[in-house]
Amino acid sequence: MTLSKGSYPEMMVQALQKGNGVVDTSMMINQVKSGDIRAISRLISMVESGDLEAGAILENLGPSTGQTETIGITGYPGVGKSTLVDRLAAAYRAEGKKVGILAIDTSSPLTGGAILGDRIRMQSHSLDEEVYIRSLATRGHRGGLSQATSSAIRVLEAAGYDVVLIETVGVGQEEGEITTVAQTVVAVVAPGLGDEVQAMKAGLLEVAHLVVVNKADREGADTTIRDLQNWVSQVVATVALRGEGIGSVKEAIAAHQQQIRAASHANV
Ligand SMILES: Nc1nc2c(ncn2[C@@H]2O[C@H](COP(=O)(O)OP(=O)(O)OP(=O)(O)O)[C@@H](O)[C@H]2O)c(=O)[nH]1
Ligand SMILES: [Mg+2]
Repeated sequence: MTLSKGSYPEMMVQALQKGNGVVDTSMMINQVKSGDIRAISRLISMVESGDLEAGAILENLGPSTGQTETIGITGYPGVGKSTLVDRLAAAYRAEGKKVGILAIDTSSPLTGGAILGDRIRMQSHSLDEEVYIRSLATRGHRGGLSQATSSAIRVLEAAGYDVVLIETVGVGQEEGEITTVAQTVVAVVAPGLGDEVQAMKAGLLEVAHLVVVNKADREGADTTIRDLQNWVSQVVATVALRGEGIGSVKEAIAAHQQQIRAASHANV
C-alpha cells in the first residue's frame, strides 16, 4: 500500500523521527483500514499490552461507521459457546459477511485452559481469510475486559468486519461487562443445570437479550426450556454440535439488531 501525501502528516513526521523499530502509525492505520491481518493483529496486541501509542492510533482510525454488529456469546464453562460461535460464523460467512471472533480470556485458572480448545474447535475457519479469530487476554489491562475488548472491536470495525462475535465465560463480574461492549448479548445455557439456573436468573439472564439452550439433544432439555420461558421472552434451542437451530439464533439476533437500529434512528 502506498501512503497518500498529506494524510496524517503529523503522525508521519512523528513516525519518521522515531526511527527504526517503532510502529509507523500512519502506515498501520492504512493497513488496518485495508484489512491487513498482520496489522490488525499487531494493533490488537498493542491494545492488549496497554501500549499508549495504540490509543493514538485508535483515535486516528476515523469516525466509527456503526456498521459492525457486535454480538456477545456468554455462559458457564462448557455449555457450547465456542461450538455455537463456530457455527454462527459459518452462517454469517455463507451470507458473504466478514466475521471477527474475539475469545475473551479473563486469565482465571478456571478459563485459562479454554483458549487452546477454542482454537481447535474453530479450526474449520482457519483457512478462511474472511474470518479473523483472536483470543484476548485482559489481565492487567486498565479498564479490564471492557476497554481492551471495545478497542479490539473498534479495530475490526475500521477493518471492515460486518460481524464481531465475542465469547466470554459468564461467571462472576464479567456478566454485566459484556453489555458494555456487545450490542446483542446471547446467554448460552445447557440442560441439567438445576440450581445454577437460579443463580443465573440473577446474573446472566438479566443481561441477555436472547437465551440459547444448547445441547438440546440432552435429557432434560424440555424442562430447562420451559423453565426459562417463564423468565425470558426469547428462548432458542440448539444442538450446536450438529448445527441445529443456528438459523433461529441468527434470526433472533437479527431481530434484536433491527430493534436497536430502529431505536437509535428514533433518537436522532
Ligand atoms: N451433546 C452436545 N454436546 C455439545 C453441543 N455443543 C457443544 N457440545 C460439546 O460440549 C463441549 C464444550 O463445548 P465448547 O463449545 O467448548 O463449550 P464452551 O462453552 O465454549 O466452553 P469453554 O470455552 O471452556 O467455557 C464440547 O465437547 C462440545 O463438543 C451440543 O449441542 N450437544
Ligand atoms: Mg469456549
